[in-house]
Amino acid sequence: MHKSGFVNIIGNPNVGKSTLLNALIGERLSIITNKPQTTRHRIIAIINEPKYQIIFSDTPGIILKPHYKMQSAMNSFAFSALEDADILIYMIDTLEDPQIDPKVLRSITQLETPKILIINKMDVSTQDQIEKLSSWWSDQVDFDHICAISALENVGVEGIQNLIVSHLPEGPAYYPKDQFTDKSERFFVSEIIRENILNRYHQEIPYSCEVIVHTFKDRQSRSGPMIHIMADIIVNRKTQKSIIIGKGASAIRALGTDSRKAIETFINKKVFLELHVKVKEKWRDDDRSLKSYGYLH
Ligand SMILES: Nc1nc2c(ncn2[C@@H]2O[C@H](COP(=O)(O)OP(=O)(O)OP(=O)(O)O)[C@@H](O)[C@H]2O)c(=O)[nH]1
Ligand SMILES: [Mg+2]
Repeated sequence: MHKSGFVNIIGNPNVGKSTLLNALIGERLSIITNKPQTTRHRIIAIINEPKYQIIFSDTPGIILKPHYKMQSAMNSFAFSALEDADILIYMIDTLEDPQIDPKVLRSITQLETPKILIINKMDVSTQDQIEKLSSWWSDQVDFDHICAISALENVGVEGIQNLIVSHLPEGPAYYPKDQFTDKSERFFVSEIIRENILNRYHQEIPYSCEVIVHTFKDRQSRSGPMIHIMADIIVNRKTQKSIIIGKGASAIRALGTDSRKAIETFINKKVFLELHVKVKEKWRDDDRSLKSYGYLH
């Protein structure tokens, strides 16, 4: 008997969804930072075994009050994961006060599929905190399982995977068995650059940027084969362009170096990275831009 299913991870921003996804698949696929709203897309990662296929979805953290269209689009990715889940993982952490959008709560309650509540960051929590959260959430939703884990320290992650396999419905492989994700190498390269932007810049800057990889070419250099990558960093306003570039281009140079190293690790090849900054006023509210950047269909 072959088993397969969509296992969708949703929750508020910054609770550790992407950290869990990466721990489950054993790869650094989804980007992780200490800033909320790091993930902006629904990202699929597939575990293929002879007897089963698990299709995980990492999703953007649900934003209670979206301020611009990109945030609404991010919410739509998260909500789409409520619609096709065979198993739903709702993730919280012990650092935030329990809160949930009533609409999301209603959708979760109505789901007939198995539901798992994961209380993350147990490495920085007390047993008392975990018990209080567990009882607050049990009053809201009839979860099939409540598990406390540390995605960061890989504690309890194997147990989650076993639980998932035990609930996985019978079914065929939905993706070819050698497929690992639904996103392209270019997508992950742009994510790595965005991760470095999130790490290096402050306040509104990372939230105003989009990264588009437009060239990805094999090239011969004196030191051997390498990949020539050109990417545009799109910003919302002119003043943000000079912040990204920095004095004497020092900021963008440092961003380029960090990003290149991380990309080389990810694709396991030498990389020549070229970054350009472009201004596209208010792109986060512009349907055409959002469409071309993959936020709207
Ligand atoms: N102490 C601790 N920190 C964690 C744990 N899991 C994740 N973190 C940290 O929490 C922060 C957010 O992690 P992410 O995986 O990016 O969270 P997310 O839910 O994907 O966030 P969004 O994509 O913004 O919705 C990062 O700084 C992680 O290192 C954990 O188990 N323990
Ligand atoms: Mg994330």
